[in-house]
Formats: sequence, structure tokens, C-alpha cells
Amino acid sequence: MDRTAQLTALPAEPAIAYDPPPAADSPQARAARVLTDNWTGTSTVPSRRLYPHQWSWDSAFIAIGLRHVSPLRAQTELETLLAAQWADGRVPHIVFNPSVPLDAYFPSPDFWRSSTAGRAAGAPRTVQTSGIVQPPVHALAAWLVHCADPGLSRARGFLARVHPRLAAWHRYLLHRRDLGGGGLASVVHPWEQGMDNSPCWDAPLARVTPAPARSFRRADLDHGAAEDRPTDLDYGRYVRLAGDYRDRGYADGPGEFAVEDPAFNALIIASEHALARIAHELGAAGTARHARAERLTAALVERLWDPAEGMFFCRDVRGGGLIEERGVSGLIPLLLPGLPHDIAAALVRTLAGPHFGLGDTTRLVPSYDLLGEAFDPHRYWRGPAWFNTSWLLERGLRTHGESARADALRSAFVRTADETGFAEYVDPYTGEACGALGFGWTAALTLDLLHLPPGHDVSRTGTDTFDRSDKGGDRA
Ligand code: 9WN
Repeated sequence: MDRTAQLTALPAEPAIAYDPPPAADSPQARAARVLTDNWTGTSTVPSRRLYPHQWSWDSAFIAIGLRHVSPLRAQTELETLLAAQWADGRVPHIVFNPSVPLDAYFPSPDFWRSSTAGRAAGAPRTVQTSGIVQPPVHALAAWLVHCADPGLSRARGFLARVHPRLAAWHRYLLHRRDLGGGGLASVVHPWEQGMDNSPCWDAPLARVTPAPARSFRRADLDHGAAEDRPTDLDYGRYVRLAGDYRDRGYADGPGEFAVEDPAFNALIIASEHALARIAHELGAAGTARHARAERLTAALVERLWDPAEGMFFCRDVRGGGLIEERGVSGLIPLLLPGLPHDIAAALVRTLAGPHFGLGDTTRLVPSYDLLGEAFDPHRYWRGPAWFNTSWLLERGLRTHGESARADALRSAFVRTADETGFAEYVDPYTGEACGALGFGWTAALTLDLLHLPPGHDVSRTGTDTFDRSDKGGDRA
């Protein structure tokens, strides 16, 4: 579909943010086409075949890119997800599309049984969801979506509607999920952190007895190469953990697996800063939230920073101690404007050093240590480069004044995304496509990076390093 046809297919709304409009054969047009193809009417699927429902952190990243094509759709994307929020505040990691056959994705709604097993936690009756969560990128996404078209956002009361839900979501994470007692949130399943088979989970997962292979049928292998996906043993453990959580009525408390992850917590902090800006836009001070974000940053450093290794590690709350595996998650706190200068500088050195090879041996940032024993350039989160983490690190580099490295990462990102047909993940050395093609957040975040004017330096915009809008929504 050419650009004109794409535009006429969209509902009536304010003009597109491109100036001048992209040519039909441009990366922008190709990325926008993926978002059009993956749009269901109320949200965007990560991939038509492999992931045919709505995923939580995917939707947040997708909204960040979609805002440049259709601010209305970007708002709708987030509102659809938040409408599935449980009464205890959790935002489920999957919102199921009832028109998709049950066997198209595993675990399906009949595994999670949200409306019965999740009743005590207030799962909604009208929509079927999973019962676990994903990283809280949503307040950040809501703020950026607002900034793309503040007029439309105000006219629709977008922030006023999402603010209470986002505040309840953060309350859930910071109160019900502080399982380590040190102020940070824990994830209770590898799927919650979003980097499913990262070697960071190997030690805590080893304590979990896998569910028998005959007790479930994986649908992912119908669409993805087995050598690029988690193993059957991984799946046995995922199923056991999720089933046990469900059988406890999704009550948070003692469970076999609880990990404090640096990326998950950095994203809470970034989103707390965004919530402060949302509150300010709605007429409140927002200062308490900024202060909490700073306290959380201090807790992150105290509990997860390893000065000798120059990166953050996960903390195994049940097993005790830091997990000394270098996952990309340990670099993501670079996103935070309030990070002490020496820590930010050490993270940049680690990113550019032999374990991650940025600007030297790799094209994009690998998901795991190039020198680690478990490194595999094709197997899911055990080495391949993913576009959402490179986007977060591009932000982080820009935030801390590393414009040249950020520009180089941005160019490599856009080139690799476009060349691979917007692959789900790629070999970090060669850029070879792995997983699904036409992947939602890859296309969306490409659009976002292409929207950044050349030479733009977010480090000069003060503490808010998240707003790339050209419409002045952040001037409040
Ligand atoms: C389980 C949808 C999701 C992403 C995750 C990614 C993968 C699911 C799966 O796909 O996880 O949630 O079936 O493998 O690991 O980050 O949100 O794109």
C-alpha cells in the first residue's frame, strides 16, 4: 500500500507528523506498513502468526512509534491494554483476542483462567488475560504519545483517563512486588521481565521442577525455528512456575522464583518520572514522584550495581546474592537521567568493551555477554540483538551526552531493521534475521528513531530525556 492509501485507511485525525511525507519506498513507509498490517482495530499484534494477541510491553513500545503515524491509534493502543487491568493494579502481560483460535498460541486463556483463578485479584470478567506482568514502559509511552499531539490528547482527555490506571499499576509493582524488602520490584516469572531465556535466569530456574513435556503443546514451534527459540526444558519450567502462581490465585508472596532485575526496575523509574510529568500536565505538582524516582535510583544502585564489573546484575531474592551473568538488562539503567556520572561512564565503557562490543565487533547490542559460556548468537535472549533494548540504550547514550555513539547505534538500528524486514531479533555480529519478520516494536521504534532530527542532542534538554516530540508537549 502506498503512503496515500495508508493515510486514507486511518480514521480522521490530525495530520501525520512527517515533514515532508516519506516516499513510498522509504524505511518510514515500510515500517508504517508493518504497523498497519499488525493493527487489529483496537491494538497491534507483535506478529500476526507467532504472537497473535496483545502483549503489554510490546504495546508500549509500539505506541511510541505509532504516535508518529497516528496519535489516535497510539492512544487507543494503550487504552485497550489498560482496560484489561486487574483490580489489584496489575497490567497483564497478554490480553487475548477472543477471535483467535485457542491453539494458535500457548499458553492460551484456558491455561491462565484469569476470570476464575484471578478472581481474588480482581481480573476483569469481560476480557481474558494472562496473570503475570511485563516491564512497565507504559507511563513513559503515555507521556510520549501525549507529546506527539497534545491538542488531540487534551481534547480526548487521554492523560486524565490513563493516569489513575498508571498510578495503580505502579502502586502494585512497588508495594505488592517488593518481595526482597529493599524497595525494588521483583519479577516472579522470566516472561515477566520479557527476556525469557536469558542466562540470568539459569541459576534461579534450576531450582524449579519442570512440568512434564506431555502436559502441554508448544505453538511457537509451528512458526519459529526450534534452534532460535527457548528449549523444551525452559518451557517445562515456565509452565510449572505460571501454573503454580495461578493455583495460588495469583497471590504475591512466597514462591519459588523472585528476581530483582535492573531493566525492569529502571523502566519503573523512567515511568515514575513520566508519571510526574503527566501529573503536572493534569495540574498536580508531580514532585513526590520525581523524588520517589530518585530514591528508587539510589535503591537500584545499592542493591544491583557491581562496581568491579561496571554493570548492574540481577538479584536472586530466593537464593540470595547477585547473579553474575552479564545480560543486556544490566546496561539498561543508562536510560536514567539521575544515574551518578561515574556509573553512567562505567556503563558506557562496558557497552563498548569486549562483552558487548558496541562500535567495535557488533552491529547492535547483544542480549547477552559475547564472552559468556552460554552465549549463542541465534537463540532468543541468549545472545541475539533485540531492537527494543538497542532503542533504550540509544536513549541512554544520548541522555548521558554520548551523541556520537548514539548516532552510530541509531544508524545501525535503522539499517538492520529495514534490511531484515523488521525482524524480531538478529545475529548481533552479522545482522542476520531471526524469529518473526514484520515484528511490531522493531517497526515502531524504527519510526521513532527516524523521527529524531539529525544532530538532536537530548542531553541539552535537562532532566527530561524522553521527549522527542516536535510539538512542544513537554513545555509545561
Ligand atoms: C512470552 C511478544 C513477546 C515479548 C517477549 C518475548 C516473547 C513470549 C513468548 O514475545 O515472549 O511472553 O511466547 O516467547 O520474549 O519479550 O513481549 O512479542
